[in-house]
Amino acid sequence: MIGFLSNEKYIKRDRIDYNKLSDNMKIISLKKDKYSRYISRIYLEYKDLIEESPRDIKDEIINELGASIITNKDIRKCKVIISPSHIESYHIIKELNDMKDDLLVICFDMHCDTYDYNDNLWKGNMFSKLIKEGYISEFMVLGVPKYKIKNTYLDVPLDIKDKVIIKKDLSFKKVLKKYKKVYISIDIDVLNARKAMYTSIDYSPHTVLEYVSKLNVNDLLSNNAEDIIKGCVLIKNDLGYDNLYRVGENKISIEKLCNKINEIKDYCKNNNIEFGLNGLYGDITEVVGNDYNFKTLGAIIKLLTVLGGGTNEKTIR
Ligand SMILES: [Mn+2]
Repeated sequence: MIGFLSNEKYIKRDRIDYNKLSDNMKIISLKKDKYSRYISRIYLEYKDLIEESPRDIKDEIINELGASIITNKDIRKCKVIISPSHIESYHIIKELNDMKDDLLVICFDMHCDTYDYNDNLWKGNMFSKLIKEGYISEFMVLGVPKYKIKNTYLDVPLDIKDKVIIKKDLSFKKVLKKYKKVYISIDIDVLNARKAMYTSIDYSPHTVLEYVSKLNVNDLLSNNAEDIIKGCVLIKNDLGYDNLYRVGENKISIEKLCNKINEIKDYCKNNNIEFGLNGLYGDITEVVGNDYNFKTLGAIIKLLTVLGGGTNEKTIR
């Protein structure tokens, strides 16, 4: 079984109003500031794609997997769990490693998610909480862009720093060989979303266009137009800003990620290491939003196949 599960309510996204977007882009494309130029580039790259009708990724997955997917909370029946939020990994690992066995988590993510564990649970601190609470022995992140690694380390709480490994490359054997059990957690923002045009991710370049499509022409002609345009890239939220500038420019393709997971599986098999937690091999998270031309769905199906979720590799229409 595959689970599509979330403790939070799944919220469907509006589709982009294409006419409104192209009207607004007529104004923005004439502007020369940094953010307007960035938005214009994204628009050129994505406009043909988003002219198509998107489908909600959750609907697509449920439709594609049919009887092999459940959406209730029965995580013990699942081989892989898909979730709109990476926070789900917190609940999964806590429940399935309740005996606090020695466990390595290998996480593919462009963020480390190990901010201060004293804060309320959010998608930036679930792994530091799991380490602090003893559910994870060691945590290895693959996929943080090199230029961000130093700063990411600085944000890891002091008393758990020695349990967090942020790799510059994708090598894993030196750490994995010390363990008897490993769990894989995938945040799909680790993928090269811009090049591959995956849109069912929070941190997708096309999200910028969603915000642009909601702007008023009058605002774009006003004196603070530049600030308003910048607000489509640096999105204000409860915690500060979501930075969508140059998002999704990672180098990791779906093929590279699948190969790496296969390598980990083979290594486990050859070295008597348990792959997964009580039969659950791993999770695929941050899967949310509109998918165009089945691009994100195609990547998810590949991941399910390689993780061992049991879907035969079908050709996506
Ligand atoms: Mn994450």
